[in-house]
Amino acid sequence: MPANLTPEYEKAELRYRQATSDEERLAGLQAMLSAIPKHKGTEKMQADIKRRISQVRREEQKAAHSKGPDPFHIPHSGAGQVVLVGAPNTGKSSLLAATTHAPVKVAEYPFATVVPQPGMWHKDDVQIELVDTPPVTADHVPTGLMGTIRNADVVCAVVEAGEAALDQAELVLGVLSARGLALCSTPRNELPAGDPSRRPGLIVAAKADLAVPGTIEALRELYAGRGGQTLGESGTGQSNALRSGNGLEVIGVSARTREGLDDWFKRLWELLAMIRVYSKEPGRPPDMHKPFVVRAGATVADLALQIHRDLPERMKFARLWGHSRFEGQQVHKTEPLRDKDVVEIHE
Ligand SMILES: Nc1nc2c(ncn2[C@@H]2O[C@H](COP(=O)(O)OP(=O)(O)OP(=O)(O)O)[C@@H](O)[C@H]2O)c(=O)[nH]1
Ligand SMILES: [Mg+2]
Repeated sequence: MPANLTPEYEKAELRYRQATSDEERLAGLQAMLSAIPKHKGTEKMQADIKRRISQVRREEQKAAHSKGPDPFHIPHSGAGQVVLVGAPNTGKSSLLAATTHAPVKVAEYPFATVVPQPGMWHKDDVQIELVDTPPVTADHVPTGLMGTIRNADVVCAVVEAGEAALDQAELVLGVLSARGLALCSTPRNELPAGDPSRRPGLIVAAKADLAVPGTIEALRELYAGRGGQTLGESGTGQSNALRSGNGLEVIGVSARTREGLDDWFKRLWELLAMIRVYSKEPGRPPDMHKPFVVRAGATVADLALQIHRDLPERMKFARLWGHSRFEGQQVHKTEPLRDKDVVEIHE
């Protein structure tokens, strides 16, 4: 390594090495080029960085030309992404219309939705991303839809709370199970790590205002103890979800009367296993309107990282209000956070 590389350059290089997208790679390389000391000893490195910049640019252009954006790829935003899947006409789009500002098409006829459509569900001071999708049938699963589903943090199987409820639930869970995916109402941080076959999920019994009495109870009876199985393992032993007593929960909701929507949000928030924490500056009141949303189990250092990339290194200690033994207790950066803690970071 040539001498005299600055800490600024090292940081840019780290950013480049940790980049996960072309845009981030490009930004890292550009930062490296501007931070590298310009003298004879670094000429080769400068040339190398420039070569890599044009390579990333070429790749970006190629990707842009080869295909347009994939409508089934829905980027994540908000505290977590929840995908609604179901048979035609079960009320998926209406649920998005009732909870978000997304421009969805609600229709009396089936197959109204043709591509996934995300929307943000704001509630209290947090937001969850809901994704409406085109319907599935026994004969047809839209190309690309499984990708949308696998990319989700939580999956809701939407059925009508009517006579067809059980068939519609079997259909959706069967489609998923045949492709190696099982839903269980277990928060994502409690699911076995690295197991791609399980997703936190719920059965959402929609149009509850029209519910045939006993339907939701029947769904519960059938699925409460049956979460987390894929076709390959049925009968071969219990899944983790079953061992821990968690099946697949059923929530009754109505887009028309809005009954059940609050409970639904609450359960989604729990399945996403996120916590909200508020930051404050010394001598100032906390900003209670804009929480930072971090995964359950996150520490003060994880919060610091969200506030600023360099903060975990720069910080000396924090003061904590909330779950600490006394208000304003001094804690180390390894301190785990709880929902609604207030944290003051000292550099
Ligand atoms: N009574 C009542 N009707 C509803 C409710 N939600 C949806 N509907 C009606 O059910 C029909 C289908 O609703 P959509 O939201 O378009 O259903 P979808 O699941 O998105 O349908 P596809 O896009 O075809 O899969 C429409 O006529 C809605 O007005 C509800 O909560 N109560
Ligand atoms: Mg629809």
